[in-house]
Amino acid sequence: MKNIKIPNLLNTRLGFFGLLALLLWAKNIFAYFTEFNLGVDSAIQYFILLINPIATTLFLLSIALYIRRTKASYFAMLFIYFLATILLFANVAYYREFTDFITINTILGAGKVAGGLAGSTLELLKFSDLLYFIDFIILAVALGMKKIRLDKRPVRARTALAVTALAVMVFSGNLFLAETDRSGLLTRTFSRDYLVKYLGINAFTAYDAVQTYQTTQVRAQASPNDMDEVEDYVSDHYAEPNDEYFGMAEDKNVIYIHLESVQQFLIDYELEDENGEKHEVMPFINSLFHDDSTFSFDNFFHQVAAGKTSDAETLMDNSLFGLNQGSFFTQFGGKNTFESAPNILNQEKGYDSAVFHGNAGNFWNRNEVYKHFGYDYFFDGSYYDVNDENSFQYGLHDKPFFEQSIQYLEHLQQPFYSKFVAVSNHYPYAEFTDEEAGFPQANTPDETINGYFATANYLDTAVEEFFDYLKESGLYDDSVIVLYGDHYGISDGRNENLAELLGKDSSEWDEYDNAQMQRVPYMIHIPGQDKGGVNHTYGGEVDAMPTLMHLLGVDTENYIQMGQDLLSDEHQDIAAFRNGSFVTPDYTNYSGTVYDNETGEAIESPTEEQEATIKELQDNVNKQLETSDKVTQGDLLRFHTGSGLDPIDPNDYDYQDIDERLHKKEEELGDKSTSIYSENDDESTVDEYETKTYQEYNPEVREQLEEEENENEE
Ligand code: GP9
Ligand code: MN
Repeated sequence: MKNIKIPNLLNTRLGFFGLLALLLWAKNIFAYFTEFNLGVDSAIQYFILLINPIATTLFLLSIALYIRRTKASYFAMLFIYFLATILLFANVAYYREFTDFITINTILGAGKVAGGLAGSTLELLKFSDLLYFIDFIILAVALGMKKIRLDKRPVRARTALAVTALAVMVFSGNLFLAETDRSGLLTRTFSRDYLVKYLGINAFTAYDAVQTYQTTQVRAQASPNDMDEVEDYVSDHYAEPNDEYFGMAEDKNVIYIHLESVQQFLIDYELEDENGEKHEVMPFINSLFHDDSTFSFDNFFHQVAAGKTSDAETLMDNSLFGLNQGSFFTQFGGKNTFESAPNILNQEKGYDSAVFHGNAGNFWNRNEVYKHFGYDYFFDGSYYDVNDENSFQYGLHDKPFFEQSIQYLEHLQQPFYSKFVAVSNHYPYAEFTDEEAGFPQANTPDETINGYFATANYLDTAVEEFFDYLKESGLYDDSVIVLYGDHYGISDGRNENLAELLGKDSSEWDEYDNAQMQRVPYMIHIPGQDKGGVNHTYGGEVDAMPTLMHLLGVDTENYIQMGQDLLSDEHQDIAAFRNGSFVTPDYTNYSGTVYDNETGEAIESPTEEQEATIKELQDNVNKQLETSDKVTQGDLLRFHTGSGLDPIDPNDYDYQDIDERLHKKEEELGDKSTSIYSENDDESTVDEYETKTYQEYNPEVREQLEEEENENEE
């Protein structure tokens, strides 16, 4: 260390300032190129990317230059530097999981999801992440050993001002270039990716803070008059039920099965193992998909953003979109008024309702949100026997989850509206190391992809076991069972590695392909009817609620819903993504480019007719999303009088000691109790649930694995 000569420049305050600015710039650029997928595709965009950290970095650090006292000035500089690094790094880690940047709302809602996310944060770290922090050690040593000496001479105010002014100038230049390349960047806020690509993380965060403040104001300023426009949209957009199907499932129980992270490409997919042998990933769900009793949809898209599972729940239960940033559940779900499915079915048809989920009740703020949705019961992780063996960071594994749910399910009064939120098929798709091990791992450079098929297969078996129970207990015939994939399991950034498994060329994989991957399965299984089949209509999660309601014999006309009945003749073939992109049978608009579905190629020079069509589609999408945002952000349903629903008081709902209350209700109702337990002459049906591990289903796999293990030991 003694011989290392540090240039004199670094012993001046401005020199030290310059060093920090340079390092911060380098860290940002490093993250841009190694972590974020910003869709940079022209020389000018690369140029903007290279300069965009400069302005805010200079601006922030320059604050410390105004401080005259030596130690205070250096401390402030380092502190600002530290905060900027933390902000950058937090975004890096967050992006790995959500393919998105951290917003103020995410930070504000963070406490509520932290419990669950913390578990997976470690999984998101890489060894190379040390690069973001190693300089702190070097700087500390250099300062400690006086290799870098503190400069006692304050920077002249005029100089400090000049630096700040320079920062502002650079920013203006940056903004000018950005607007030239992508007009409307700030006014239309296409996406967070764009903001970061053009302005950098710091500017994005500041911009987001201003926007967040504004949205809080929106809620405060919303008035009953705002409902008029919403009602106009809804009545224009409403798709009349199809007589053939309306009421087909009247008075049946609803059993939703939330297929965590299941994408449509898994349907009928066979994974080839190293010996070339093929393994059907989801044999049971495939059989349901192709069953005549099932209305299946193969052009059904998820429409979630960063709220992932919770956004899917918002869509499925309300026919409203989540937010374009952060989680609607955490920001508004615990405050807003809703016209949710459980509440409507309760008030119109006397349904009871329940959610089953083997994870902490406050994850995604569910324990508050469900009260506002009108769910009578929520069986969260505390109702289950969850231990290290049968769970992972997102909660109880699916087989014990369904199995242990029966003791509660059998006591629900029928008809009921219920939702089972499975979770095992969740990132990082860790390989089972117990009796569930054995389904082959894929062989790509990406571990996340490799594990995805085995966990999906596990989910498939869990669902099959649950179905077997439903049949055994008699619930099956009186129920409609709805299965849906909530969102992608493999994020866009990983798809190139998936391409080959799908028989595609990874070098030709593009945004068009990414868009097509956003399909998720949607199936409505109605035992006893045979009018189902695979329907090719284009739609999304927002359309699920009106579709189901009409099957249940509830007309949705007077409710505020953004979607349309997929079985209606009036249904429009379109699926809007939350960021304003969309897919129709003919066109795909994704990441700012419009593609022709027939060729999969970008439309470089559209004909006049194409231009008009695409514009109309885009207008429809914008209108749908804007209307949804008005409703959700302004909490407008509190003003809606046309629904005929009595307002509900969330304080009337309580998710403690539900089992006791259910038993009491059964007793009170006596002969009139309709729970499956009562119908079974007060005998439990729990024993009718049969569960086996993967290796119990496949003894030869177990033998083989044991053999391999023995060989390894020898
Ligand atoms: C957690 C689970 C996962 O309880 O539902 O949610 P996700 O990470 O998919 O949004
Ligand atoms: Mn999910």
